[in-house]
Amino acid sequence: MATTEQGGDVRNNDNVIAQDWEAYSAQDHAIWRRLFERQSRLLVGRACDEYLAGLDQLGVCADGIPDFRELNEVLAQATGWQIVAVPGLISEAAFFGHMAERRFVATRWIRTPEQMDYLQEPDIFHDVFGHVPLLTNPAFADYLQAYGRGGLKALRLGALDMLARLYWYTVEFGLLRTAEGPRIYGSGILSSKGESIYCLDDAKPHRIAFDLKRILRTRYRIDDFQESYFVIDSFEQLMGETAPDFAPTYQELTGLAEFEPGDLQPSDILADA
Ligand code: HBI
Ligand code: FE
Repeated sequence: MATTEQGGDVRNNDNVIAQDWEAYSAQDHAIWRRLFERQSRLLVGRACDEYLAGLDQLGVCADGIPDFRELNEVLAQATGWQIVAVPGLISEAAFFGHMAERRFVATRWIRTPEQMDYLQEPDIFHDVFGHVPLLTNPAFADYLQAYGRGGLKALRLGALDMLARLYWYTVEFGLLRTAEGPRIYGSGILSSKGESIYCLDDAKPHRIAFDLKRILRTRYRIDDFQESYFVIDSFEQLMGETAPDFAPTYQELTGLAEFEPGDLQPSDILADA
């Protein structure tokens, strides 16, 4: 077992670095506090209960950038996930390799005040505030590990373009159906003030019932709000529908037309209908 500087045991230390929590400046913590207070207030009534329960359980509190060592103690008990710090975007193989073993890679740097409302690459606020709370939910925790394993397989099959769409339309931009209407679980939305409002309130985007093959064929935008969101009935449904081997599906879909992000398809069931 290789170990990282912060004392955790990491079997695969691809790209792993120490979070170096003591090195954060007062300004770093102040940016976190501004983002946390604004977003956590906005998400009440918008984020799904499972996310809000995770945020609460982790105590990812307003007073500053959390220490991965403390979060890892809670995660170890809840679902066995651990957070490892990496310098920035890492290779797909390393990213999936960690995920397949319940290690969530998180960047350790935080955005500047000028980047409050948008940044291209994930920073620690996106990774920790956006992704980590749902790792306390057993069904979602299972899904994400299965996704990591599927990613390694997709790499071998040359099907990563299709599988990345599943990640995008669930883990990053997914919505969950509830009795009160759709609620947010996707991290790209949870860490974004504008999109947390737009995805539920704006009449423009389509909200489509989850459909795996439809998603695998649907391109996405990385530089603007999504034009379509996919809505699951539960994390158990998401896990159940993506558990089978994707190899035959990749085979079936290869060569078929791909869909533009904002185009509706005849088979679409609108979730807010
Ligand atoms: N690396 N650190 C980091 N964080 C990510 O979210 C990430 C990555 N590498 C690849 C990647 N995401 C995406 O290509 C996934 O869809 C695989
Ligand atoms: Fe992300």
